[in-house]
This record gives sequence, C-alpha cells and structure tokens, in this order.
Amino acid sequence: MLNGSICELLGIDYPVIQGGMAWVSDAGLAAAVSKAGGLGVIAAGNAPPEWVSEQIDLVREQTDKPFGLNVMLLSPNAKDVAELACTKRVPVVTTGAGDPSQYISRWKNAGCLVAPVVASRALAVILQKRGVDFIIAEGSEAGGHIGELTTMVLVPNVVRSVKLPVVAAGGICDAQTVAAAFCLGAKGVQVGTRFLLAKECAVHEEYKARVIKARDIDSKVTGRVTGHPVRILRSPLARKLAQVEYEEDAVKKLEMLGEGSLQRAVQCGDKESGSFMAGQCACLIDRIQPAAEIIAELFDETRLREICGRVFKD
Ligand code: TUI
Repeated sequence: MLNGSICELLGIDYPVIQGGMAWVSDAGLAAAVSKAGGLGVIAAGNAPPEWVSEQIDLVREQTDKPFGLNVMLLSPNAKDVAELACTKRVPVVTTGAGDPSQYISRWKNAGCLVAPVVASRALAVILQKRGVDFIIAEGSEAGGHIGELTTMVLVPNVVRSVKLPVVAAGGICDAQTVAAAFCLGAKGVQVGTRFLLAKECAVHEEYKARVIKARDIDSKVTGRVTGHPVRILRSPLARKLAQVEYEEDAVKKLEMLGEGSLQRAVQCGDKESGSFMAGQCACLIDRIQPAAEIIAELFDETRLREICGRVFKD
C-alpha cells in the first residue's frame, strides 16, 4: 500500500523523504532514515562545501542505501555545494528557498535525481519544463522558511498542474496526515519536524523539549517584511523579532537578530536568542523515538486502512 512511483524512482521502501533542515539534518540523521527505508537527506544550509563533503562520506560509511543532499539556495555557498553534488555523485538533490533552474542540467548530467521544494504552482510548472524528476510541494504549516500557501491548497494545485509525481510537505507527522497527503494526490511525503524527535537527531535536548511541549499557538511566523518569512517556536527571540518587524530599519535589525540564531538553538539550546524552527505539527508530536519507529508509525498499514475506511464509511 502507498509504495508506488516514488519508491521505485528513488529505490526506497517507504515514500518518505526526511526534510533537509539546516544545522539539523547531518549524516547521523540522514543515515538512520535511509537505513530505515526512507530517503535520508543531508542539509547543506549555509555550511561550507568541506563540511558537506564530510557528511556525504559519513553517510556512505554507514549505508549503501540512497540518500539526498538539500541545497539551500539562499546560502552564499550554494554554487559550490551544487557542484559538490555532481562531483560526489549524490543520488538525490533537493533544493529549498529559491529557483534552482541554473543548476538542473549539471545535476542531471551528473546522474542525480532532482527534486526541488516549491511553494507555488508557477515554479513547479517551470521546473517540470527544466527536467526535474519530481516536485516537493511545501505548505506553510512547515517549519523554517515558508511560502504563503497551505499544504491543503498547494498540493492539489501542483498535482493538477504537473505530470510529475508530487511529494507533499508541511504538517505531515503521523499516519493520519500521511493519509491526508495521499488523498490530496501526493505520491509521497516529506517529513521534517517529526524527525527532530528522532533518537538519532543530534539537536540540543532543549530543542527537543520545546518541540515536545509545543502547543498549537506556540508556532509563530517571523520576518515577513524581509521577504523570507520563517516559522519558529515562541521564544524571547520570536518576541523581539515581532517587535522590530515594523520599526525603522526592520530588515537590518531582523538580520542581526537572526544571524547565527538557528545554530545557537540547535547546538547550545540557547533559550534567549536561539531560533527554534519547527512546523505547526510540533503540537501533534511528543515522543523521542528511533527513526525506524517513526517511519513504521507513519506508514502503519492497519492504522492507514482504519483512517481511509472511516473516510469512505462516514
Ligand atoms: O527552504 C526551506 N526551509 C528553510 S531554508 C532555511 S535557512 C533560512 N533561514 C532564514 C531565512 C531564510 C532561510 C530554513 N528553512 N523550505 C523550502 C522552501 N522553499 N520553502 C519556501 C521555499 C521557496 C520559496 C520561494 C521556494 C522557491 C521560491 O521561489 C522564489 C523564486 O525565486 O522563484
């Protein structure tokens, strides 16, 4: 059940891609997810190519299974990391936070599968023409940098607009939301926030504690005036960001507050000035588990049958 085109295309057992979360998605998490039958993804974020190269080698030391590399297009290192994907023959490249058009032919010539994250129908249509292999449509329930549209609207709109398989992202964290994504026409899911609570995820224990205790109203979108809105959990930093948003020189002030804030949350659990990025679904999850157990729960066949059975009975 549910293991169609995406599994065959990627050579994986479950149609789940681990979100490429900057500072979070390292070789340890990616290898755990790939070993468990999903697609583990290393996030380059703003990191230099040397660090990314090391992480690729570390994944390959731990597993022969396919894995991905997420290229964050706003990074000053994006170009070098994009080239690294070719030289290291990374099986799958995902992208975020921009239009990857300029890199696609290089990646395809190097034999990579290419899956951009999009936040709008228009970019999905353009990237289909450029020859990507599938599309990841990420709704604004997601954590980190987000677009305007919700998963509920974006996913079916992209599904009806392209011929390629579509993977749904944003708000997907359990069997119920996996079933919902497939109802919207997706052929797979990308999951970020739930993997923050994987045993193999090396974020600071304070970060995990905050995700565990998050309520629905603890999710905030900051930095809208910069043109790069970011969803984070409520914190002193979130409050400061909201305060300066409409002040003079807001963009500069927001940049200064944001600088290094994700790293401080991930590595130090900095309660004052850390940026704890997480999706809205943080309020739906509350347990640290091995990645393999998370994947088993996402695709719990009995549970999925029960959920879908209920949809058609009522
Ligand atoms: O990229 C993400 N999530 C991220 S990136 C990130 S690092 C960062 N930190 C602060 C500010 C900005 C980035 C943290 N979380 N998700 C994928 C995603 N892509 N969400 C939205 C988009 C997107 C937005 C606009 C993709 C394409 C796009 O196109 C605009 C264009 O250039 O056509």
